[in-house]
Amino acid sequence: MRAPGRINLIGEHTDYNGLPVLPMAINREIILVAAPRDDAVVELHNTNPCFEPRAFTISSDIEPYQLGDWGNYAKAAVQALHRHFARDVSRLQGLRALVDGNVPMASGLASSSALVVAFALAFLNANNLSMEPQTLAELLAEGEQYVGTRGGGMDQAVCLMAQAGHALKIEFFPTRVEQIPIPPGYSFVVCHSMVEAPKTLSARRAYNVRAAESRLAAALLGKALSRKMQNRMVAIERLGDLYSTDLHLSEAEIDFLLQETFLKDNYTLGEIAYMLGASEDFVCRKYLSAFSPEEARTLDRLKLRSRSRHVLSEGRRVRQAAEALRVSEMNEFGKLMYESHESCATDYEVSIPELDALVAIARESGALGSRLTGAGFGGCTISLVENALVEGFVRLLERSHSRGGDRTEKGNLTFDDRIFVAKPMPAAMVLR
Ligand code: NG1
Repeated sequence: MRAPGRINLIGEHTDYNGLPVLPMAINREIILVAAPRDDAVVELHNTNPCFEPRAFTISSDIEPYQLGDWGNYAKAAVQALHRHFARDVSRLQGLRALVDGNVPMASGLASSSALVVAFALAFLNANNLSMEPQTLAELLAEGEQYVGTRGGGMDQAVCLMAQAGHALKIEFFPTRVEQIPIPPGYSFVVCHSMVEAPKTLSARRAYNVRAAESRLAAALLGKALSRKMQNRMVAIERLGDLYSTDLHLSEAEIDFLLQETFLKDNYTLGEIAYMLGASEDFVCRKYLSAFSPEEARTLDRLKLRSRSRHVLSEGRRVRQAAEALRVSEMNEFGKLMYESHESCATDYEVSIPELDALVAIARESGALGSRLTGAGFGGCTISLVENALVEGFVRLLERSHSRGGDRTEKGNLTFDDRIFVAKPMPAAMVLR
């Protein structure tokens, strides 16, 4: 099995909000070799000695290992597939798997989803089962929430549906994809901040808070719309639902709704409950279920206005960027990348100084565009550069990179993970 990592060209934290993304599968991948077992045990080995062997029994209710354990990605895939197939298949078979790979972990390059996809393909293969890539992507997007983050569906979708030479525009709920060729003559250069952001550990809470803020903002905007429409019930589950065709809202009307609904940026849980006409308990249960009740009660500065402003403006930028890519307007594409980074940094607050510094270096050295890619809180930037200038750009990045001269490995990151040119690769596949 081969399952690629990805960079996201634009559209950050839009997927779980029901707005589009524009990622591309890259030349960093998980490789997994597997053989069926004749019992129901999944046995896992890793060429990296940091990841100890694991073994568990297949079922539709698998107890997770502790947070952050690599075995949870296999459990996520197996549990999701078991739930999907258990009714039709009398006995699902286990497998023995060995994992290797070069997608830097905790770096915003979707190594976790590549791992989940690789396990899923191995499990399907061992049981002579098959699934349409889109159905499998949707199943695994939900399945991966098993590891504790309330992520969206971008990573599994691009891993399973990418085409060589193309970026993939993905819309959600339901998933719809469009392949857009990357114009020849341009490259995306990945540069690592050398700060890891493990989404199952330190970045988990921050990620889940952003997802909760977005959902709460959506609910309040729905409530405000209902009032405006003479109490017609308008349910806005995700911010992207504001574009629902039966609402007929223009961009200007959506912006105005945001301004009149959120008169300030920070809200306490009590204020939100009051505005929703619900109890705090109800709000915790319905919108903050990713947190323990005690943890939920500590969330008292929920930033609804700036989070919605990022999500809605980012959705627009993805549409504009997809159009720019279709007609090879790469200057325009790059401008949107810079704007996206600014919005991720100021409104969604998922950047860190190291990423901002790399974007500034890219801007000074004439990159057409640059931004953080993936969830943020660490990880990588991507910069759009004309092919003829890539070599010079990489050299300049190497010199200016704060750890440029340091050839040692840092955490799980190797020297080669610092800077590389991403190539648009095809989707995951079974290699025989
Ligand atoms: P990464 O960069 O792999 O942590 C996460 C989510 C995506 C998306 C981005 C932010 C998972 C598996 N991935 O990606 O769905 O929300 O953050 O745009 O949760």
